[in-house]
Amino acid sequence: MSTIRWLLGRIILFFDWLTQPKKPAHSPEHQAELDVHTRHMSLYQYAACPFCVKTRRAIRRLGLNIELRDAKNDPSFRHELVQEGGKQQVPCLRIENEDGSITWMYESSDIIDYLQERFS
Ligand SMILES: N[C@@H](CCC(=O)N[C@@H](CS)C(=O)NCC(=O)O)C(=O)O
Repeated sequence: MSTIRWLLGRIILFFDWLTQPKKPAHSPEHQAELDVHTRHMSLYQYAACPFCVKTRRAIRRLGLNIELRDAKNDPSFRHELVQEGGKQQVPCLRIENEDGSITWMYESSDIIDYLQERFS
């Protein structure tokens, strides 16, 4: 079973690589402005999770630089996700709000909708 899951993961990664969406050509000024906001965000994710792939593709399509945190292979990120976010589910977008509070946003569709509304 784990071999099949591993194989499926490689296939997903291969097709993701093969059909990678293009990054938009932002001006350096606009990119810098976006970076100011996305510096306060990080995406907890697994490399080969289809929901994470979908979310990473949306991030790329929007031309955003969001730190990726591997919650499968890095125990400290996994721990943070469960302890602070509340559950071990990826993808999860961690957002540091202006008032210092933290939002842990689960569900790939909610994350993508939020990023599109905020940045497209
Ligand atoms: N409805 C969720 C599904 C996310 C999901 O099922 N993620 C899986 C990985 S593909 C997960 O986090 N499973 C828990 C685990 O592997 O520990 C979404 O769209 O984000």
